Amino acid sequence: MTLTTPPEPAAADLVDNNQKPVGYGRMLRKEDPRFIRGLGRYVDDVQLPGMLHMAILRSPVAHARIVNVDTTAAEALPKVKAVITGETLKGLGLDWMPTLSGDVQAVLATDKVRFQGQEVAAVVAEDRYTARDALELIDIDYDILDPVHDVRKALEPSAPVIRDDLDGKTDNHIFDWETGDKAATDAVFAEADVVVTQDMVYPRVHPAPMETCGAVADFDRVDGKLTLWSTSQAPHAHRTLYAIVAGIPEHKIRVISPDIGGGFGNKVPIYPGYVCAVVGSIVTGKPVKWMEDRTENLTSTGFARDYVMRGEIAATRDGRILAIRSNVLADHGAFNGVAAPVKYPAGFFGVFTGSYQLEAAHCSMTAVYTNKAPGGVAYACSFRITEAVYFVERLVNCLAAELGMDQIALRRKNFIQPDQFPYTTKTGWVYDSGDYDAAMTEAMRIADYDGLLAEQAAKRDRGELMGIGVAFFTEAVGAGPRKDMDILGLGMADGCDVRVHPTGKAVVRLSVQSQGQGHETTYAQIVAEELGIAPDDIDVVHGDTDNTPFGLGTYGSRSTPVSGAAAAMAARKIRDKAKLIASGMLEVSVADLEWQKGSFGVKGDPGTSVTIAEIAMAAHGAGDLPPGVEGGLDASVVYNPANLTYPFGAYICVVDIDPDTAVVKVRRFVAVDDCGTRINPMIIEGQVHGGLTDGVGMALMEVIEFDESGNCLNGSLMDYLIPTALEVPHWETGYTVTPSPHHPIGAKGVGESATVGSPPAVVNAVIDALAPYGIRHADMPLTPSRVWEAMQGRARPP
Ligand code: MCN
Ligand code: CUN
Repeated sequence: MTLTTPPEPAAADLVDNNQKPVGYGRMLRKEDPRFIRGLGRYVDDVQLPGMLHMAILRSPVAHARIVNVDTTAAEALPKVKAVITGETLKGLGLDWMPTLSGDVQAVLATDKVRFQGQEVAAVVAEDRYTARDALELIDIDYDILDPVHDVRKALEPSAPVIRDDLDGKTDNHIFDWETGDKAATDAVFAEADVVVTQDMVYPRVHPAPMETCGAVADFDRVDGKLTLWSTSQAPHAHRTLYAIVAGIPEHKIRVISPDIGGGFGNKVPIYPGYVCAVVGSIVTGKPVKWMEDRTENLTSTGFARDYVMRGEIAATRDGRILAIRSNVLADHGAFNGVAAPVKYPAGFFGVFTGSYQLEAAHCSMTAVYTNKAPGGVAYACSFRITEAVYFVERLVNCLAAELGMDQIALRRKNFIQPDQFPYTTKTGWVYDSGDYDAAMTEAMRIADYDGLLAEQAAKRDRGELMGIGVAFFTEAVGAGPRKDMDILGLGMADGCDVRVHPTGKAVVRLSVQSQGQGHETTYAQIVAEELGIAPDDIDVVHGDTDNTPFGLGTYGSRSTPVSGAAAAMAARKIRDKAKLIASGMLEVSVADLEWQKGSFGVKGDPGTSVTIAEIAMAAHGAGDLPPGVEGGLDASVVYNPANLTYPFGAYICVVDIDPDTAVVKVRRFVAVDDCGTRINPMIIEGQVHGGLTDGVGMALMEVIEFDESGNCLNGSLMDYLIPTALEVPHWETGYTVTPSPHHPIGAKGVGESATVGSPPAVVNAVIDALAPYGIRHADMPLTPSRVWEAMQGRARPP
């Protein structure tokens, strides 16, 4: 089924939220009146009577054996209520917990510390200050060990073994993974006219959401119920894991994710702090609050990327891409805590074949432990598609440079064509729909690509460094299907309940959880479009396991592809039932009724109809309903997607580089995105603007680095640079609409598209600017010193 997109209102024409009924369109966000007035309710806003505060003692070193832990002085400090150590947890069987990738992670270290910032002990006290002060009184005797933080050295025989807790482990190897056809790929490479090889690093970066991670745990000793407010992107999945790990019956656990100040994948894992807060509440019998500070967030929670990649691309002399080969060393830190469907240990990196028709492709990957914080899947990564897209889009530009071909012409020559969809890639992904050339053409039009080329030629003649960078991406978002995708055995489907009240207002309950994406608005719009109820009359409830149906949560831009579909299907079920009730009300057969967006009318009798509100009242009313129809107007759906959705986009970035200071200025950025049917164009643009800002940040300034001793060098926002309005240009966005054929409303995800697509566009632009120096590649972040280094020893253009 393919639906066409309703025409969009003009950009300036913001829809009046009270206009009724309205479906898709630039509706103002329902959540903003509380956010812009500072009335959001975040975890740290939760205040409970008698609440205690927890602080966590973290390892000052990257690798050390714990010889002794002395907590006597801390326990003696007035107002301290409990000191929790790994040994305390051991008594409860909670010193280690499973990670989302089936590894185990220390909750509080007992044997060794394995990265700087690792959790070692927790103090619960009457106030936050006392808890922090008490940390200083805990005396830990460490026997320092050599650390390894460079993934390239972690497999050397002399490297220290980080995970000696694992039975028989004598090295730092985690897994080998491969995809594609090695023999076929090797054969194509052997015959190819041109082969280009490029090493590249996607450095470790951090999502750094405005709100750090935290929790308030409240264990009720009388009824044995645990209520946990936490910064979670996946409240239901977390609840199930707490039940399994802590042995608390699942119906006695309520996880509430209130307003979340940005997630970006940082809030998918379960962190030791959450578990310690729960233990703190059980031990003291009081509610316990824990909130990280910025340094804790940057140094100890889920990082992103950290892939060392070698790429090879084979082509004909005239620019037909034949095959791509990739070899990756993946740094997973000290515990394999990657959040990805279990069958995909490398996430969706398999889409490194990009948007191109290939004859063969192969990837081999090795993942290793290092003395760094765990994580790996975060920061709008679409499950490692960020790495894959950067990889292929840099490689294509390296090939363009080798062939002396225009970067857009090379891409267009190799695009998968509209009539080839559904297209099965050489690594087995089935792209659902696409019209890549249309998006590329639109980006060229907005950018005036020919004009840019002419401008660049003129500037080069004058010795000025202007670069044009192009990137084209295809993403795979919307995990499930559940038969292929699960996390620790939980299938990746999502539920939605819709209930229409007697007066025709409605409530939509979702298993996904917004961290700023505007779900309260867009889900209301989906149901509004299906039922003809005004979106302001539809309340969206999420982030509370006691009040929403089960599902796996928000990440991998899966909310629209999975829960968006569930919402539309639930609304359609309601419409089907409403039709039966309407036939009774109007005393006509169902076949004689037609839907008129908000009411059922009798075909050929324009005067006779009943509105959805009238039907809702009848559904709850005193009169008889047609035989077999139950009272009420509710529906539930658990949506198991048939496939992922494959949004795509064409990005063009223009940079200027000061040849004397090597400072890169992003002057223009054109982004054309195709996410199928567009529910709320304003929200989509917001998502794209945010993602482009992320991309400029990663390309030019963001990195988490370590010194030789394994000390993290970017533990504050003074050292971890994130872009501000000064570093980004005015974004120029456009769109095309290619609906997903299997999604009920044709929508594809968009939340991570721009973060995925923009870094290669910026880097391609910088390298293009440096082309007169004969530079083909430099690794992110392209800080002035990196760019300056790359320029050294090379002749300056005349
Ligand atoms: N949307 C739309 N039409 C479409 C697709 C999406 O109007 N065709 C709207 C959706 O209805 C939703 C928003 O755009 O309101 C994002 O939808 P979707 O692409 O489904 O992504 P999710 O809702 O699943 O959000 C997750 C995604 C991820 S994985 C990261 S990381 C990220 C991102 O969202 N984190 C964010 N964007 C973020 N934005 C904010 N403000 N904060 C974060 O933490
Ligand atoms: Cu990978 S970051 Mo988002 O999927 O939550």
